[in-house]
Amino acid sequence: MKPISRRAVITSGLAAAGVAGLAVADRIAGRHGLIPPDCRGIYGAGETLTYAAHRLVTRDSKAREFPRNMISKNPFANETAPPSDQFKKLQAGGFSDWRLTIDGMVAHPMTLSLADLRSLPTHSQITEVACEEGWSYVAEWIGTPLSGVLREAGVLPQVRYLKYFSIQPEWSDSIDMADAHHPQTFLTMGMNDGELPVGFGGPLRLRVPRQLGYKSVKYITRITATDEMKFQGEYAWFAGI
Ligand SMILES: Nc1nc2c(c(=O)[nH]1)N[C@H]1C(S)=C(S)[C@@H](COP(=O)(O)O)O[C@H]1N2
Ligand SMILES: [Mo]
Repeated sequence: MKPISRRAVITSGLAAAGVAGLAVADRIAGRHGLIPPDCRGIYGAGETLTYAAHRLVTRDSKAREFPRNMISKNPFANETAPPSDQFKKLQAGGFSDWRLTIDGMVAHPMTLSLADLRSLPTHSQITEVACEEGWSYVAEWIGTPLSGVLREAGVLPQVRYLKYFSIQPEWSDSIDMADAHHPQTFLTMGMNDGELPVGFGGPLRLRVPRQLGYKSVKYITRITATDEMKFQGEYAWFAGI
């Protein structure tokens, strides 16, 4: 008889639970470490089922990559808040004073300049930004995989999430370690053969192409490693596409 994989057992358990009721799904997901973080206190069985089912199937899967001829001619940049004086000052200096801090539960907290980031291996991907409001575009994103920086920083084994912060105080978000270490999760500094324009998050944007656009926060200044479960957010925490 063909052995049934652990994943198949959990997946069918979750599917059966979907019929039996979300509370059962919640218990099964909990037993297998598939509970999403408590987001605004509204995390409930529905979100757990979405997250658990999605993660079992997609832990290592890739966001769709497109051929070069599908790069959008007129990509639409979502309107952002007007840049602060702090941002304008950094921009006037060619962003030479821009810093990315990596802290929290890491062995080696670090502060990196854009030059530091540019000295790391550069990768590119042609992926889509999909906004929860329905529009999307395809672009080439050039940067360095976040996983390399995390390796340098020595993320501690008990870390479960990364929180990341923008120079825009109202924009921060978090991802689990499957996305943190995923090869398509980039610290992005370039777009379509040029520097990443400010409208699209320059000088530094975290691209998380496996999730909706709002997880790809622009103007990243800080990434914190944590094991905690409480987050604030306006939308669903897990936005897999
Ligand atoms: N700092 C910051 N990041 C942000 C936003 C923002 O307003 N500020 N908008 C988010 C939303 S809702 C979406 S859909 C995408 C839009 O990406 P785009 O401007 O490249 O189209 O960026 C996300 N990242
Ligand atoms: Mo969005």
